[in-house]
Amino acid sequence: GLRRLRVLIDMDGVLADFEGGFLKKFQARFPEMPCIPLEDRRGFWVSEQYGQIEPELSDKAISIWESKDFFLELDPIPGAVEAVKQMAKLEETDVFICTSPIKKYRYCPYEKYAWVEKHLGPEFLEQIVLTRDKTVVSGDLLIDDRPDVLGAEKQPTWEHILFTACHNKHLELPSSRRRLHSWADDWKAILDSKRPL
Ligand code: UMP
Repeated sequence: GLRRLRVLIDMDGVLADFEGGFLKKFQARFPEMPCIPLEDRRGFWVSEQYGQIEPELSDKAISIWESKDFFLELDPIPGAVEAVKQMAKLEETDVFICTSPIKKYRYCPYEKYAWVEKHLGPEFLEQIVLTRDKTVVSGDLLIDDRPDVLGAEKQPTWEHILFTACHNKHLELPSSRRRLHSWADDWKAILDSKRPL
């Protein structure tokens, strides 16, 4: 084909285990406070669900991912590193890591680059797109665990594939929307479904 396939892959919840890393550090720092086991997580925003238990828990939750080394020390999601490396080696395929940094920028943007270099290799530093609005980035596919990826562009070029996470697994999607259940799921078939014949 003349046109290469462009795949945008989200980082938190898709490549890096934000939810698991958060819960571990929250429990270590606030052992006396209630927390939410991953099986009970609902909704994309961790801070909102913690705030529903006790208002002060929202700020405590936020303080975890605003801390130095939070993003850097996240473990990879199972199978993610291997899948992304394989995907990037496919013919006619460009892979970009498309991730929204938090607004407290002291550590997060730097640590996202460092994470990619550490787990995927320095060549992937060329592929990073940091943006708070993914709708203005063009691509064929966006693999993201956030159910509602919205922004300035009302008709993004990509098809959003919902990557299953603890907070979205119970959501019923319209039949028009597709999921990738994990990196063991058939991501190659989803890519092939978007390729020119
Ligand atoms: N994030 C918050 N609050 C939450 C949960 C996550 O600010 O309750 C942050 C972590 C990521 C960003 O930096 O939001 C989500 O980015 P994407 O996964 O949409 O790229």
